[in-house]
Amino acid sequence: MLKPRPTATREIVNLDGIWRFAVEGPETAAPWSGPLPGALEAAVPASYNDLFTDPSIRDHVGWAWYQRDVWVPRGWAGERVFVRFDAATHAGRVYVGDRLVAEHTGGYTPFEADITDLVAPGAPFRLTVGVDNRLTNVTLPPGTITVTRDGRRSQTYLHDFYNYAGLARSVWLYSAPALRVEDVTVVTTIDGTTGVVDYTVTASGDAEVAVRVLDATGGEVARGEGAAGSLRIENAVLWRPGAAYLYDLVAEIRDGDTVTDSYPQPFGIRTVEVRGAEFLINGEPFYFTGFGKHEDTPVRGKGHDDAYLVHDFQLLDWVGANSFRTSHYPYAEEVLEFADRHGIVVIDETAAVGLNLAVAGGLTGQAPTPTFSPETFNDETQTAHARHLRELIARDKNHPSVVMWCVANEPSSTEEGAREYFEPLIALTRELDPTRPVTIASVIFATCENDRIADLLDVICLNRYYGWYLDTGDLPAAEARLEADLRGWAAKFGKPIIMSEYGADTLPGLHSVWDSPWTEEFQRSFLDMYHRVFDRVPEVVGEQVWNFADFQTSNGIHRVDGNRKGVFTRDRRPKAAARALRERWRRIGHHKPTGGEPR
Ligand code: GCB
Repeated sequence: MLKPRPTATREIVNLDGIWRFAVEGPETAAPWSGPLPGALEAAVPASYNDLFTDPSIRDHVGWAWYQRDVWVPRGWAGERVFVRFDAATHAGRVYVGDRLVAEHTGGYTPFEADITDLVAPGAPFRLTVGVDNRLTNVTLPPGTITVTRDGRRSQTYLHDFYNYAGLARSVWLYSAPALRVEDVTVVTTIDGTTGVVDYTVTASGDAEVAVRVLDATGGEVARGEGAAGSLRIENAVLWRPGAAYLYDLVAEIRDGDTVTDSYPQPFGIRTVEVRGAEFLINGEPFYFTGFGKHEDTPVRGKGHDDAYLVHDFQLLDWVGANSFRTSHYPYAEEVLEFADRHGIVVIDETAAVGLNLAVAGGLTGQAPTPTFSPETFNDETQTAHARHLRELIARDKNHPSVVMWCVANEPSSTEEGAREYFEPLIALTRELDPTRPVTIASVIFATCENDRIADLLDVICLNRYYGWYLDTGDLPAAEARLEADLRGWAAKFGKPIIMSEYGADTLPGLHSVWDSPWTEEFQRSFLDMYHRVFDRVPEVVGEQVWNFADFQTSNGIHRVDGNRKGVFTRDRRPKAAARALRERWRRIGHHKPTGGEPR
């Protein structure tokens, strides 16, 4: 789905700001049929949970409503008018006046509605949006709804981050011509010094399509006719990690000499490939450094914020990170565009986090009930997962920063049913995008012996917490266990391995002369130990620390104001480990470090 952009043939109105707001209740049975009751107002984009002091709003389970009046610019006569939600978490229903115009499930991908026939240029209309934060066995992420002893709905879930909900990303009104560009796909390869650009343009009807490629200065470097084709750019400037370069493919619909629609799609010329145990970008081995992140900040929850976006990328640069994973859901498109422009490499993950009842069983690795069964995660879950993959890849396929799809985080890959569940989804991912490798971030209970799906993947991504959840505080024991684990996967599969999570909760300001868990010193020693092991195992091609910053979780006796494994605090101040990472990552750049002492 194309991101709305202003062009000579398209206009955009941003609908962010203050909206009227109400949570579901008897008096809001049909809130769209008139002004919302009550006096609450909410900011968009922001999760609603932390905006208010009322705990019944923060802990609300069910529908919540946003509403505002919107003016359609009078110059839009004759154009199609769309309303577009970058996200509505976790399900959305959109009303123009009293009319339902869109319904969408999935809290991290965009959707839109053509509302031309319901609105008039130069006139206002009432826009009401319902968002439903309920998680069940057929949503992604999944969850369970129960009723408390005092009769309230209560939501539990299997993931370790707060279930923020609402309109956390931008809302747009935009115009486009009736006969318009509906989709653009760009795939690049490299032939010597020439960039080869294969493109496909989908139009909304029979159309004369032409494309032009502009370089970063706006100069035209290639052109083509027709809805699909292959263009060659001599002396192409490649998109490289740390040295981004973007072109625009301008897709045009023509009527004789007149351009009736025009849409610029940024892209980068680069290749991605897994060869043996190497991960290659532009044919060169690439070593990932960086973090698993979250969209999480005080007050706005998962609300997108451009200031945090800029600052987080500044910190990535400061600490020498070259990559991150969009743990545990697709991030706002602005984040990927920023990564495209600044040469940061992204592993793009779905919202399939928590398909694992074994974790609910405690740290035993034993599921109290089977994870994959008609009563638990079933065909309907798999269908939702497939739909989510389609939406994710449709949205993110053109980002040069995205080098790999991560189909799930820590599913119960050792259980019966795991292969039946994941094999078709991995195949679907490859079918939707044959150009990028596919992975799944694997849970600590999955060993190279008992895992049932790793052979289907291109890269083995491992989330490991030896020294934290296991061998707590015993780094020598953890080091031995980690090395044996990594060498086992390397020997069995011969594929590249990325440590996609490793980290220790750390309270800033807590110190010790010993390696005591929760201290700043321990976090450093813990990471140092992992790095020694990575440097000894040639198949390890990347390290992404858990987590970039502290983040909010649901209540739990093992969490103190959220998860504290951040290298930065929630307000982005560095803990002691940050400087150690900075020293290491700035030294190694994009290359696998050598010289780790052999054991
Ligand atoms: C994991 C999860 C991540 C958690 C982390 C932790 O394995 O993938 O979402 O936050 O462990 O800190 O426990």
